[in-house]
Amino acid sequence: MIIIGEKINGTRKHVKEAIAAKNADFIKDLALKQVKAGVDFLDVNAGTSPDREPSDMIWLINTIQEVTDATLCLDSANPEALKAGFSVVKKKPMLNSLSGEKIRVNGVLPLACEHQTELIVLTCDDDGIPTTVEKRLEILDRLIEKTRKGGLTDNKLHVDPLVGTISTSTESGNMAFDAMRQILKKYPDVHITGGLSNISFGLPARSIVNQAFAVLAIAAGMDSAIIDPENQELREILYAADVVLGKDRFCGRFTKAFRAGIIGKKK
Ligand code: THG
Repeated sequence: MIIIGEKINGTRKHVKEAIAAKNADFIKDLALKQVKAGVDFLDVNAGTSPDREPSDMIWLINTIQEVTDATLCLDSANPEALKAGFSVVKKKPMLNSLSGEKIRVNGVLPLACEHQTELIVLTCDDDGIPTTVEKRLEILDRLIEKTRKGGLTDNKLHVDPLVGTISTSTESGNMAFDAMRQILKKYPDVHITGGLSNISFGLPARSIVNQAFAVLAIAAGMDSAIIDPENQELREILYAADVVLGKDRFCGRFTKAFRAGIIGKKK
């Protein structure tokens, strides 16, 4: 399981305030806590204010890089913010994300191809998020034609099927699992990723629903997730699901995580 830590996100209230106040210690602490919990990437999202986003992105990255050399996942709908981020990263980042939206096809795709980055690909376009798996696959077909043309191999792509909300649409879970299976059938080399918490919006005890979703999504082929890595129960269930589905050869990652104190520790 590839874990992308989600906590440095300017749409979260405390992070937004820290960015506005240039509270570097708060951001450094968020970065270090997630690294300690075990992440493959740290997601960095500077928020949604279009004029400030590129400079906020630069400040966030510089701040994070003062305390960790973890690989970053630059998260923005704005190609200018991703470009700004690129100018200061020390290590080649993942980009989050490309979609079928014109602005991203024109702004994000060339950046990913030029630098040969790993790239999250959303299955939506200027018409929004399609309601059927078939239409999501059509968008993906068009995008993968372009990434291949740009020299990005399929194994650099992390396809996000865009999980819906189960409380407002009963088929959201089944549709996500179906999308994952169909995507992998057609493109066996891509990764499948996504935010895990969308599924449970509007429900009580959300973390239980997130965990059930995570296990079933792993069974459907999800191998990468944008999560709160400090959520120990979720982390544990991700490692355990990989083990029982035979996705962790000789249980190597599971036992290593246990020895490192990342899972199985009494709370
Ligand atoms: N797909 C892709 N990128 C994404 C998302 C996605 N980036 C943003 C988002 N979704 C994933 N990141 C977050 C970050 C924070 C929260 C949810 C998703 C969040 N935070 C709460 C808070 O701020 O208090 C609760 C945190 C908690 O419970 O611990 O909900 O889907 N490609």
